[in-house]
Order: sequence, then C-alpha cells, then structure tokens
Amino acid sequence: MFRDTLKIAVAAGHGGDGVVSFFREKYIPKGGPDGGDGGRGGDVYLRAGASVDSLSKLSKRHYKAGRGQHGKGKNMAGRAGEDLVIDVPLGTQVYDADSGELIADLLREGQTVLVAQGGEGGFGNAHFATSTRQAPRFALGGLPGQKRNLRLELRLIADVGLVGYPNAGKSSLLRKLTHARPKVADYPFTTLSPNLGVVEKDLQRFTIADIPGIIEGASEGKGLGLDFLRHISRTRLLLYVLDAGDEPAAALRTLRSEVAAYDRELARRPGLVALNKVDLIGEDEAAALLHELAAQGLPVLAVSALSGEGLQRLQQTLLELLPAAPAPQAAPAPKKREEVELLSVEELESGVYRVHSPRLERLIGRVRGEIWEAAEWLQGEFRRAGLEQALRARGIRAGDTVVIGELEFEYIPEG
Ligand SMILES: Nc1nc2c(ncn2[C@@H]2O[C@H](COP(=O)(O)OP(=O)(O)OP(=O)(O)O)[C@@H](O)[C@H]2O)c(=O)[nH]1
Ligand SMILES: [Mg+2]
Repeated sequence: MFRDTLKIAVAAGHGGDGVVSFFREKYIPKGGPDGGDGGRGGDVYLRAGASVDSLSKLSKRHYKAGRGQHGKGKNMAGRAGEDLVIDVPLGTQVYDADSGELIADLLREGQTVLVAQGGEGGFGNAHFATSTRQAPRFALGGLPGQKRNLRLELRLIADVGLVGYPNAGKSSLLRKLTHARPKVADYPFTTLSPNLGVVEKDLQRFTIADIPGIIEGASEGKGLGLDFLRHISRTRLLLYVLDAGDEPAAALRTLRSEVAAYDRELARRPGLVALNKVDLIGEDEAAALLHELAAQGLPVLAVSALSGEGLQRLQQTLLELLPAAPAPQAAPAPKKREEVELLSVEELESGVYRVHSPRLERLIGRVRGEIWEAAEWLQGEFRRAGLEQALRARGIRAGDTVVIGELEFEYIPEG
C-alpha cells in the first residue's frame, strides 16, 4: 500500500559506562588507574534516496541504534554503538511529532539528517588521574541516547505533474510516455495513490507524477484531491490532461482554479495542456476545441493515449519547457535552538540551599563508585559551572549546607 504519512519512534544508543580499574600484575602491587572510557551510543539518521519509492517500505515503527560498550581495564575504550541509517523516499519531510517542528526536508539523493543523537560515553577512572589525584576510584556512566517521535510526510518530487479529472487518461498517458505501469480502467478514481514514471530520451531524463483525479472542490477536501494536491506542489511543470469528449474547456478552468485555491504559487508555475482522447472526436471538433482552450493562455496539444497520436510532440514540448522551469525549493530549514544552561539556587530553610541545575544533577547521577571519591573532581566542575558565584549571590555562609541532586555537602568558601 502506498503511504504518504507515517509515524515512527527513533531511539539513539545509550553511551557506555567508563570503568574503575587499576593496573595489576604480579610483583607490581600498586598499579595506576587504567579504566577505559565507555563508547558513545549510536546515532539514528534518515537518508533520502530514489531506491525507496514509498514510506510503506518502512516496515517497522520503532528504530533503535546500538548501545555503546562499557570501557575495560588496561585503558581499553568500549566500542561505539552502531549507527542506524533509515532509508526514506526522496521528498520526505521529517517532523518532530511532539512539537510539530520541521526537522528536515530531504530533496537531494543521499541527503542525510541526524534525527537522534547517541549518548556520550562516560570517562573511565584513568581519565581523572592527576598528579594530586593518583588513584581516582570513580568513573562516569554513559548518557542516554536521544529519543524522538517522528512524523514523516512524503511529497513526491517529479519534474512533471499530471493534473486532470478522474478518467481523463492521466495514467494511460504515463504508461505511454514511461515504463511505469499504473492501473488504467474505464471508471473514475482508478488511481488511488501517486505513481512515478521516468522518461528517458537521448541522454535526457525527466520524471512524471500521476496522481488521482481532481474534481471541483478538491482544494477544500472533496474527492481524493486535497491529500494528493500536495504531491504536485513540488513538480516543476503541470501538465493538465483533459478528456476531449467531456467539456474540456470548463474542466481546464475548474482544474486551474482548484490548483490556485490550494496554492497560489503553484498556479503560476509553467503549465501545458494535453487535449486527450482526440481519437474519439472529429478533426473539426478537435480544431475548435484547441482554439477555445488556447484562449485560456497555456500551450495546448492534441493527443491520444490510445492511438499514440501527438505523443512524440508532447514529449518534445515537455523537454523544451523543463529547463526553464524552476526546481522545487526545500522548505525553510529549521532554526537551531540554543541550549541554555540553567542554574538557580533556592534557600530551602535557613542555612540550607538547593541548587537546581539539570546538567550538574545529571553529572552527579553519572558518577560510578563512591560519590565522595569523586567529590574533589565534582567541585572543579561546580566551579566551572559558576556555582560559587550563584551561592554567594544568595548570601551563603561558611558551614551552610548545599544540596544538588542526591548530593549534600558543607559549604567551604574558596580561597
Ligand atoms: N478512446 C480513448 N480512451 C482513452 C484514452 N486515454 C485513456 N482512455 C481510456 O479512459 C479510461 C480512463 O483512463 P485512465 O488512464 O485510467 O484515466 P485516469 O485519468 O488515470 O483516471 P483516474 O485514475 O481515475 O483519475 C480508460 O478506460 C482508458 O482506456 C484515449 O486517448 N482515447
Ligand atoms: Mg489514473
């Protein structure tokens, strides 16, 4: 089944833990710290390519990248978790399903976007060794990977979009012009999902998108129209297909106003009209219709998908018009949000201060080993985060109590 929107959940890998280890060998009683770092968790990426033609090719709803391995003794770092690359069709727009924010618009072959970042690995105890701290008995745990719910929306990318009433012969034209094999039948609304075909001629190549028929009111959601109008929103040229036996001039007016009602900019794109099924009418009638249609301002060609009449010229005209037609534009790139470092101090009761800082709380939670072993190192991190200043600003005094996450300690002013 064709699918043009899809929700998936992606989870990047958890970072591996750093370990506490000391070099041990016979006759060397006290070796130095040699605990290796944990590997980072794998990332999740989406990659666009023409080899995937529909979102229905994505069989799973949950995707998970590999976990980073824990570090080992002898300074051996854990292996990084394996990245996961999910292939999606060209023209896929990627949204954060929870915030609604557009993450990426994948228009180019091979274009890749990071959708969930792997958690960083934790440092092993070897990392914390200094001249004054020769035997650190602590390490850091890895961080969790990013998790996200995504909504994928496919907007086909094609050079030419076929627009017409149901039964006008769009799919028949696509069959004749390309190797695509869409279903053709003598009842309206035969095509229920878009089809793509490729025209190749003398080293030139272009794609045609055949979509379900559009009726009056499609831009307001009547028929199947609205959903599928968005697939022609990224074509460079619109080919209006009319049934010569079914009031083509009125049909053309309606089709163009539906397209304009859906997207004004789209209606201004280059267009061409194919008066189809001319095998069913007389030559005089065809000439009169061509004249009438030309009055609407677009170039018109008489064709028959059945007999093949006019198809060479149609192909040639498309090839001539395409180079001048503008390429589809990617939706504006999302703005990167700056992560703000939050740190605030709250006085719980006289002489007791709680520090609110997601980063520092997380850091404390990551300590592996006895927390007091890491106290001195943590203090350095607190200082760099500006904790000392924040506490002083709240009027803290020597001997008062500071609480951060699960850690509680006595305040001793520096210097
Ligand atoms: N006589 C004649 N019949 C045609 C011609 N082109 C298409 N048909 C017939 O018209 C009917 C509809 O053709 P389709 O190609 O399925 O039309 P469509 O525009 O794709 O229709 P939907 O998918 O329902 O929107 C079929 O029975 C075709 O065989 C033509 O040039 N001449
Ligand atoms: Mg069709």
